[in-house]
Amino acid sequence: MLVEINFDGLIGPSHNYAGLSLGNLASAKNAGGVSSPRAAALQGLEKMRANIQLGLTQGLFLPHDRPNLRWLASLGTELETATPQLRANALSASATWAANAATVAPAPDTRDGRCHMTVANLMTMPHRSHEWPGTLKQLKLAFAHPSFALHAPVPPPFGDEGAANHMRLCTDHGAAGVEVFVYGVTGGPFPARQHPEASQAVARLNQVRQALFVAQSEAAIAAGAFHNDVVAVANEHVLFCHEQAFAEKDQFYAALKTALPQVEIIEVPASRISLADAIQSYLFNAQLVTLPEGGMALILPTEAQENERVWTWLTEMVAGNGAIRRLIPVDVRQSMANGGGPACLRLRVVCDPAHVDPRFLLNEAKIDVISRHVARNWPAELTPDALDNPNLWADIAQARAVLLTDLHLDDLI
Ligand code: SUG
Repeated sequence: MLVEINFDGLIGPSHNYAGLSLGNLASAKNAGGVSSPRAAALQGLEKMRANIQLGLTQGLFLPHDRPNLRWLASLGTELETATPQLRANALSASATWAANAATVAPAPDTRDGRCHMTVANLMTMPHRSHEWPGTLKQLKLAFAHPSFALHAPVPPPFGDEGAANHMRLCTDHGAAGVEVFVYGVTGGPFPARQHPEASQAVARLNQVRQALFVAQSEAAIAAGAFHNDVVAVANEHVLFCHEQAFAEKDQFYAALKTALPQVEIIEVPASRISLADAIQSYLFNAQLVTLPEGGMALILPTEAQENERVWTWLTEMVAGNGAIRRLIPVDVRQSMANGGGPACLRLRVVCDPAHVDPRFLLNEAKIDVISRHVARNWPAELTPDALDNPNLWADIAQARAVLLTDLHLDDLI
């Protein structure tokens, strides 16, 4: 039986605000601020718990090995002597944003009937460019069953940012779908992180039968939509997006309607919610999920509820009795301050849960165990200066290693 599983990245003990992501407005705004890795991870875990309580299947990815000494060594340096910039890159907890881990093509969409995953190279941002070996290692464990096919990243210079620029539309998770690959060409002052050549390569590697390739609008990237999932989200037959998300939206909508006549496009007009409000509130960086009792819910950041224009539009939409029936705000403020909303924190995989290594699946009891560990061992506060402290390097590596042992995942140490 195929179900959608959301695999959330547990926020790592080095979660900090070093301001490393050009084009990500929250990252720039909060640069230099004091983070709380402990609160961040606990917020993420409570989101996972809330999703389990909704009746959804929940998975987990573990924090990567940080500081990444191997990466520094490959650059001919080490922690003690690295420049502060390289050190911050080596310490980033950015692998937590699992929507950027890989692009997933579920079995019903692929030519060989396997569920394919291509790991993202994340090459545009230095702090994210060294995530992929850790991601691949983890995916190889979690998805070792022969019903999965894993692919190493597309090689540089073609930037690939994973599922954050990919949407799947279908009548039902278990039915064949059309996969939409969204890429950027120019972003005004900001980099376009998803290159069209990479999107096409991923579609080929993943053996996707029905693919559409769509450009992001320059205006969206320039306004801070460094990934498409900041301005659009899809689930089953519903596409929920901002009017200015795509470069040639009429052509895209027409192609989508041809590929999937049942598609329902819920477009938010710029006259009601500007791109600036969309990016500040992250209403599109929501998890759009199908509830077990039927109907869909949007799991949104509390920032969306606090923006009056956004919340008014959303409550009107829900009152209209369309496909989206419920709005569920969640507090992921620590991650939001780095530009990571509820949707960034998870990778969706449609598969048979029996084929997934159970160490990567969650229930509430396991969340309790992990939360206790985080409360004891994750730093309560981190300033960017603290990243220079050798005691911190040892503490965060130890905190992660102990958790992995507790979860019988020593293979990842
Ligand atoms: O890649 N932030 C991440 C946020 C990723 C959000 N993911 C999705 N939209 N799916 C990024 O920009 C900030 C790190 C810092 O500033 O230290 C950061 O990497």
